[in-house]
Amino acid sequence: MNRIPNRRRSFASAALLVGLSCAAYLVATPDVGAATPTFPNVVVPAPVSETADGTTFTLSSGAAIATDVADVGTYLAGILRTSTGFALPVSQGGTATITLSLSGAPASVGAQGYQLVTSSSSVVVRANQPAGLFAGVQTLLQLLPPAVMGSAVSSGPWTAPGGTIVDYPRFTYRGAMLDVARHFFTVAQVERYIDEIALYKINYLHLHLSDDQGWRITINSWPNLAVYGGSTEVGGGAGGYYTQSDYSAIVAYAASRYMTVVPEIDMPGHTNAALASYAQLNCNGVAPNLYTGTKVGFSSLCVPLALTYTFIDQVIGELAALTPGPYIHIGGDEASSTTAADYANFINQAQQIVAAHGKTVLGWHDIAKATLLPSTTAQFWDTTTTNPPLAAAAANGTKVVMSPANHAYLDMKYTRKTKLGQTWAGLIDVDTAYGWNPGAYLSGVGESSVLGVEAPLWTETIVTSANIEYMAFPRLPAIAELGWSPWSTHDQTAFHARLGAQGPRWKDMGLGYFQSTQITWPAGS
Ligand code: TNX
Repeated sequence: MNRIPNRRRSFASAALLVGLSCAAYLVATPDVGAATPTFPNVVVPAPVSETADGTTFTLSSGAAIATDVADVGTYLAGILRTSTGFALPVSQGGTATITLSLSGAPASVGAQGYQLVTSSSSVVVRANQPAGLFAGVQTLLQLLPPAVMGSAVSSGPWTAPGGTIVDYPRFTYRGAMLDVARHFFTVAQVERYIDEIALYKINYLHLHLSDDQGWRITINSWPNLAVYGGSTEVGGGAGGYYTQSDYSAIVAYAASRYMTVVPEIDMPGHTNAALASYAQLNCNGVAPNLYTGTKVGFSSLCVPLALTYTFIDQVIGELAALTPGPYIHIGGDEASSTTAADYANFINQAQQIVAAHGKTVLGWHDIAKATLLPSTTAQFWDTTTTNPPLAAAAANGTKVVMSPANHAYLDMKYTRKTKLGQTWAGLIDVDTAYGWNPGAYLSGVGESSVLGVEAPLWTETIVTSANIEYMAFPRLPAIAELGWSPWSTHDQTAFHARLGAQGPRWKDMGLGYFQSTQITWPAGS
């Protein structure tokens, strides 16, 4: 942390006061006949309220950052130093050109929201919690020119429109899932994706850590899972796995972007990699071969076997100990080789095991066919708008994360010509990704039952970071906006414009996105 001594800090705040009173004088002078100033429509997700004052803030070489939360200040300084070349010293507390403060925020912004006030001389972000400051910083970055996201120094000018934004999320859970089982992605690749999705106020990263084609995390009590079960992937490549310290590094990196990791061990189906690693987990005592194809629904843990529950207890126990977040995702989808009675029995036991390790269950909505614990949360993934077992669970208090596959699945092709991806849930271009209301989509699952949204990226056809980026952008920001912005801001034409404004940023970041023809991408995109 780059601290400035108290003497210099009080000098800086005196200078700031002078600057503020000048700004107040300028604002107080009526400009008769001028149009009401408006904020440019460039921020995704759309903020709750924006009031422009017609002034312009310009970041200059002498600027400094004062922050109540060190890591948010250093995050912002890191991005701005790279692109502006300015020194941007960061100090703890107090005020500076850019102030990030944990006091004075309106109560209405809650735990995740913020107030951002930009004037000709300063920027002040106020929040009740560090996560709100981080969200406010994302908005500030989007109000600055696209080149702030660049990896090389450019010349500016580094202006942002003046005024006040008060902003907070519609839903507390805004997730992205990455399937690291069908293809393995390194820690660096996952961190890259974390950085990209954090720009759109995503606050949960769901990692699909196991499936038929691979087991991707070391479990000390069952070492073959990673060493053997992680040794391949779809198409027969070498696969890979995270050591427990790799996983902890991802968790810590996500936390530095105010994102909580939700680890998933999919069960009782999608378990061929585990069954191949330990013969004794199979009902017939015979280990199947490793699997590198893309079929689903053929494998199942042995529900009647006592060892199955020892296995789950040890796996969940190790994972829970490594996971500071509240959720463990138990999968539960497409268990089509498990009988209905076995399935319900299994999910009931798995829920107890997760609870015994102090965590809350997340599971694909199929789990609504079992008896859910009050805290268990279901993730809807189907293409229908009715699901009676899930509606019944919601009526009973179950909260739901919405990931309708025909809108939110990032592995669906955009158009028939898209080379990557699948089509079973349909083609999903920007308008389809954006065109649904999470709080009024599924009958019997209304706004108050919805915890939030998630955009899953299954990786049967996804191999590289470039592939991830191409499928996630520009659709992930559409899902992120549905999760954050009030429904009153929902407007396809306005969304097109603010999404288009992201194009030049992605270009400057070296992020290769799909140039949907539904969007008019500005010059330089
Ligand atoms: C369905 S939807 C799956 C995944 C596949 C995906 C491919 C769901 C919970 N399961 O196993 O990877 O389709 O789009």
